Amino acid sequence: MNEIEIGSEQTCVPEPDYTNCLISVQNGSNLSYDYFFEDFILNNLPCVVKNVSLDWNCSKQWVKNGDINYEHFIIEYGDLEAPVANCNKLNFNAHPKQCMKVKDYMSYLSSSNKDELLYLKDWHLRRLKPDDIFYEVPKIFASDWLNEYAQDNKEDDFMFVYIGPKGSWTPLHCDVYSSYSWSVNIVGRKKWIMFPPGEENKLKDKFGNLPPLFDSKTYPNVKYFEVTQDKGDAIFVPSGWHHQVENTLDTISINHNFINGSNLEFVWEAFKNNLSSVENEIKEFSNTPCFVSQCQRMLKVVFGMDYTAFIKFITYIGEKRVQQCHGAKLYSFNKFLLGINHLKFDLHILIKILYQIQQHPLYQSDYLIPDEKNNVEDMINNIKVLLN
Ligand SMILES: O=C(O)CCC(=O)C(=O)O
Repeated sequence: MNEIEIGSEQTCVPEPDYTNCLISVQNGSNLSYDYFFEDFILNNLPCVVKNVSLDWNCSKQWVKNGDINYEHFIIEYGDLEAPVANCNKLNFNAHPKQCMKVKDYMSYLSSSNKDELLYLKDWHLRRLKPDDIFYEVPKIFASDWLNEYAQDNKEDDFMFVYIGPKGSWTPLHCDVYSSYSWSVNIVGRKKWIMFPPGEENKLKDKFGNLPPLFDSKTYPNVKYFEVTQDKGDAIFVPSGWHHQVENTLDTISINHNFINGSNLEFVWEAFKNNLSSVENEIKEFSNTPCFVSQCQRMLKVVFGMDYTAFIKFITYIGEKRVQQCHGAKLYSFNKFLLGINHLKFDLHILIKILYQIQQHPLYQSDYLIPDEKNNVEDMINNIKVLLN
């Protein structure tokens, strides 16, 4: 069994302080869950963790003589489809994507003709090949409600493979739902530029748009960090930290987005901000009967999750944590079990957000069906009993 536990009885998340923050480098071989959780995850601070993937199957099978093992990809995954972004084109600060067969992408990647800079990304290989255990989720990233929910409910997950040639890049952005992310390089090297939350506002034009790429000469007064991620290194990207990434060598990485008790409040804030923006966008229709549902449809498009989905997600995790507190041995990623302090921490955060959900004007409207409201109320009561 792999118990993950926080040592102290945490009940809340500290106010983040980025004034003197630095990018810390840790050694993954002797890094405790508790230390990483309290110093980096809870404080929303980035970190590079060395030696994370040395014993993963993909570190052996996907790499040959220090380079990408093209044949392995062709033999094992050649007929699978994967999304591929064209880094020479931009469409609203994102590279347009097409689908390609992996064998065709590998023949592009191994050729010398790179007139088009093609980046295979957001590839759900783990879901496509569930029996191929090509990597293990590092223990420090085990508290991951987003993928726990997705895996348990057979929904779209947030676990990806990225493969890109030298020079391929990801434009400046903040992660989906304001989630955390982690990325581990199997081969190659990435250069990350990361901005503490709030600094991105200095980069916006008069319409509020961000540039696709940050250039320090154009913005001399912006605080940012440049981080090199080598083979075997993990990088932890905290919530709300905008970042841009360049592959400075041919690179393969594994990336997860994740949410847990430490960043749920950031996600809820991002949810409310996005909702306010869509409400504002169509405010001239605010007196029409379908205004609320239209806003929710727009929210799903711009934020990726609407109100009902958000409530379903957190009440699902809440229900599971309650059962775990009562002794149910429910593992995440098939191998991690939460300790009692961790379970209670999760429940403290959940009840706080559930109370805020009850206070939100949407809860007072008749958008939620009675069953959904009952779920929220039952969950609050069940958590109260356990925490008292
Ligand atoms: O590796 C990349 O190109 C981008 C990764 C990224 O932005 C992320 O994992 O959040």
